[in-house]
This record gives sequence, C-alpha cells and structure tokens, in this order.
Amino acid sequence: MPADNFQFHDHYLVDELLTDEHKLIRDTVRAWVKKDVTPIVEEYAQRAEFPRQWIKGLAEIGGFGPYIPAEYGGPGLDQIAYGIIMMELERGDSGLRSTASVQSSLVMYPIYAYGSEEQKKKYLPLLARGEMMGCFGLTEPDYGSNPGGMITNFKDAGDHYILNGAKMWISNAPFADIAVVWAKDEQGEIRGLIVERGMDGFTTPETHGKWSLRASATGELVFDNVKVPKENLLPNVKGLKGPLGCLNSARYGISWGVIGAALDCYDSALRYSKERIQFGKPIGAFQLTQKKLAEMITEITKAQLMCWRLGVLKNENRATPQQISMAKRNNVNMALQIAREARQIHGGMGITGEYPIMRHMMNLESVITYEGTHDIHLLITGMDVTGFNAFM
Ligand code: TGC
Ligand code: FAD
Repeated sequence: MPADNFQFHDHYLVDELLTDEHKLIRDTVRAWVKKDVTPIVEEYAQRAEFPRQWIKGLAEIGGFGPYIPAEYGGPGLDQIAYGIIMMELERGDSGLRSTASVQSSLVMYPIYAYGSEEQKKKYLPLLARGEMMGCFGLTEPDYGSNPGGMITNFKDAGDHYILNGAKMWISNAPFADIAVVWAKDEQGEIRGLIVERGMDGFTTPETHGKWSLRASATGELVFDNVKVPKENLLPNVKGLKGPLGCLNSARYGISWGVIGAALDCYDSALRYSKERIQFGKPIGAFQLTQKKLAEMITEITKAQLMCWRLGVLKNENRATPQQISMAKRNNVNMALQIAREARQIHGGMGITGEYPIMRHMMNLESVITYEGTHDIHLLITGMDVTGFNAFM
C-alpha cells in the first residue's frame, strides 16, 4: 500500500460548525487511523482477517460507546462527536467502523437503554475499554428484512431460560465475548438476552468466502438449548421496537461513516487525475473526468450537511427514525457511486490494492445491505411521506 496522503475535503466549511472538542476528537481519530489502520488494512483485507490489535486502539480513542455517560465508563460525548468518529474510522475501512458501531450502538446502547442497573455496571465499563467485545443477533437465515418473523425463542425453565435458534451474518460474532440476542418468549414477544461465550450449546461459526468487509469478522450464532440466567434478560423493552431502536443509532453512525469512505475515494481520484497523463495531458483536464469529480464533491458536501443537521436533531432528541433512514440510504448510495466512479478514474490501477478504492467499493456493497437494505429504507421514506405501508 502506498503512503497514506489523504487530505480532508470540506467545500462548504462545515468544519466551522464544529466545536473545539469535536475538532480535537477528529484529529485524534484521524491520526490513529493514519498511524495504525491504513498502513495494514489492505494486507489484512487481502487475507480476510480482522486485525485484533485495533481493539485496543479503538478503546483508546473513545471509539466504543462514545455517547455512553462517564458513570458507565463511556466518554460521554455528543452525537456529532459520535458521527465524526465513525466518519474518520470508515475513511480507514468500513469493517473497522462496523466493529466500532456494533460495539457502540448495537451492544452498549441496548444495555444502556434497556438494561438493569446491574447489567449496566457489569458490562458497559468493560465494553468501553475493549476488554469485552460484543455482537448483535437479529438477522436469521429466513428473516432478514423482516426480523419480526424470527423463530429464535426461549422458554422459562425455573431459575433460567432455555434458548434455541440461530442468527446469521453477525458482525464480530467469531470473537465476541457476549451477544445481545433478540428472541421470542413463550408469548411470542421479542426480548433481548445477553448470551455469554462459554455457555453450553452456544457456538459462533465464522462465515468465510466474503468479497466484502474482508477485514471484519462475520459469523453465525447458534443456540442449542443454551441455559441463559434470568438476570441476563434486558428488562426494559419488549417488541420489535427494542432492536429497531438500536438500529436508529447504528444507522445514524453509518450515515456519517460512509462519508469517510467516499472522501477517501474522492481524494485518491482527485490526486490521481492530476498525476496521470494521457494524450499529453493530466486526465483531470478532460471534461469527462471533471464531471465525475465535480459530482463527487457535490454529493459529499450534501451528505456532510445532511449529517451535521441530523446530528443537531439527534443531540436535541428530535431525529426521527424516518430521517435517519433517509440519511442512511442516501449517504451509503452516494459513497458506493463515488467508489465506482473513482475506480473508473484510476483505470486499471483502480482494481489493485495499491489504492483503497476497490476495497471501499466492495465494503460498501455490504453497507448498502446491512442495517436495512437500500430498498427497505426507500419504503420507510415512502411510508413516511404517503402514510401507506408498502412492505406487505
Ligand atoms: P413495524 O410494525 O413497522 O414496527 C414494529 C414496532 O417497531 C417500531 N419501530 C421502530 N421503533 C424504533 N425505531 C425504528 N426505526 C422503528 N421502526 C419501527 C414500531 O413503531 C412498532 O412499535 P409498536 O410499539 O407498535 O410495536 O415492523 P415491521 O415488522 O413491519 O418491519 C418494519 C421494517 C421493515 C421497517 C423493519 O423491520 C426494518 O427496518 N427491517 C430492516 C431490518 C434491519 O435493518 N436489520 C438490521 C440487522 S442488524 C445489522 O445489519 C447490523 S450490521 C452492523 C455492522 O456491521 O455495522
Ligand atoms: P432479504 O431480506 O432476503 O432481502 C433480499 C432483497 O429483497 C433485498 O434487495 C431487499 O431489499 C428485498 N426486499 C425484502 N423485502 C422487501 C419488500 N418488502 N419490498 C421490496 N423489496 C424487499 N445482521 C445482524 O443482525 N447483526 C449483524 O451484526 C449483521 N452484520 C452483517 C454483516 C454483513 C457483512 C452483512 C452482509 C449483513 C449483516 N447483517 C447483520 C444482516 C443484514 O442486516 C441483512 O443482510 C439485511 O437486513 C438484509 O437481509 P437479507 O440479507 O436476509 O436480505
């Protein structure tokens, strides 16, 4: 991998909207990504391996549960800081951001929002320090976009529950110490359970052969009569709104995160277009290349402004799930289109690991599917504006 010459691009001076604390956080995360992520990410992605050493670094930069209050071991930052961290991490790799967003929004958030005081004290500080890693089990082999149909279930067996079923496509599953698992109780109500590695009958086989998110570990969660202590049930939420509430937080982080991937692709394409000479001129001097670059920075700028405003609304507790869906859908698609165009600008070099483009592009094919597919988010927006439910 060549030297990381990344330069941030901020066409509308969005930076001026940030506080000094936001800028300090951004600089810290950016420096860590440049030092410990970009020099090795290509090699690990080629090997399809998650660099475990990133866990310590992520904890040190406040990447685990940025908005979890200090009393539970988190940095207690605001939502814009959370977004900025996700953006800087995804500039490095979507798989790195995935690890941080799963731990933050899908493991720490449900424990914080729905857990008992004992659960918060037991798990959150360890998760914030990266001494314990978690994963989130919602998707099942037969229930992806429609998680309400899940068949994973648990029964009351006196002083514990017995959990059966399976989850698939679970980020961080192969190495997670705990899993926040969504399962139906005997009344068919969806509840959250904290399942710990080592419980009899709980296994996490790794998913191999991915062409996307290769530097992130993905696996299944298999529950074969797993005895789960009663104190591991999340007491304060029932129904699909439990897991969907966590997704609001993760989707918000992704909306910011993918701007990082888009910026990395744009920055590389811009530099390449000035250096690569064809027909006696830099390719950036051709109108067709300029059209690509001009459209890229326009779309990035729109996404930056959308996220900043969404962050303000989120800080005020006014961001709706529908607004978050719109941003997730728009920004992931924006990043994927930019990655594809950037690959064209790099010509043949664009398919190699010499540049980050192809890796970002393949990663974004997962990001446009997970946390609700592109079309599911379109239907959420469609229902929001028309009032008609087109899901069924
Ligand atoms: P529906 O009847 O609409 O809603 C059921 C209940 O949930 C409430 N609700 C929400 N609550 C909070 N936040 C949201 N975003 C919510 N959306 C709905 C709703 O009000 C209702 O509450 P109540 O009290 O009336 O019961 O549910 P539905 O079965 O029709 O499904 C709706 C649909 C399709 C939008 C939803 O299920 C969906 O979003 N599907 C996509 C599934 C998805 O996003 N899966 C993600 C899995 S996790 C993942 O991908 C992690 S990747 C991590 C990484 O590596 O970064
Ligand atoms: P399906 O739901 O089968 O959808 C297939 C196609 O049908 C899609 O194009 C979809 O848009 C379309 N479709 C479905 N329903 C409708 C409809 N009503 N109208 C129109 N079109 C429709 N899940 C977790 O729980 N935890 C994780 O940590 C996690 N990590 C992931 C990591 C990776 C790398 C990947 C790829 C996935 C991960 N997921 C995770 C699962 C992810 O959330 C699902 O893949 C996603 O929700 C889509 O489900 P599905 O793959 O079953 O597709």
